[in-house]
Amino acid sequence: MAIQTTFLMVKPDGVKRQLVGDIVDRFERKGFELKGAKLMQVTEELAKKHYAEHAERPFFGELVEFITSGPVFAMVWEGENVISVARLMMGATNPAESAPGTIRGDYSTTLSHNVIHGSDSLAAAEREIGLFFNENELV
Ligand code: RTP
Ligand code: MG
Repeated sequence: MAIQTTFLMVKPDGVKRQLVGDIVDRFERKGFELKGAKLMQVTEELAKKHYAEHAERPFFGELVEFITSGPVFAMVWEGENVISVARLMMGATNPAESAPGTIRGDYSTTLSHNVIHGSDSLAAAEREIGLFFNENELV
């Protein structure tokens, strides 16, 4: 049994559309445990660090602009295999390909506005939790 923690974030489109409650509900009902959460404005500096792996991609500028365009809801969740299971619950990156029943499949039509972010590996989860949360903000 692998108990992991992961970083999930409702993106500005999801917050604007008032999807935070539904998204938290999905992960709670699944059986994962919320360890920390906050509504926050991502600065350009934090956005560039968070998406550093995409720095050379043509859409990097748009990505940073979008994630800083309004408040996000940042969360840390714990549970069995939570990193990969949360990604399954989010659905494929491109909402045109994400299955109905998943978050992106149910709530989005657009690749650049796909409602939620989730860490894609153990190393990414550790790095992203460290970027967004102080130790004393987690229970
Ligand atoms: P995220 O990091 O946001 O959880 O999404 P992801 O792992 O499923 O996808 P990733 O490859 O990390 O891409 C990060 C975000 O960049 C946007 N994107 N745009 N224009 C494009 O070709 C393109 N490709 C990716 C998406 O919004 C994606 O969530
Ligand atoms: Mg990613």
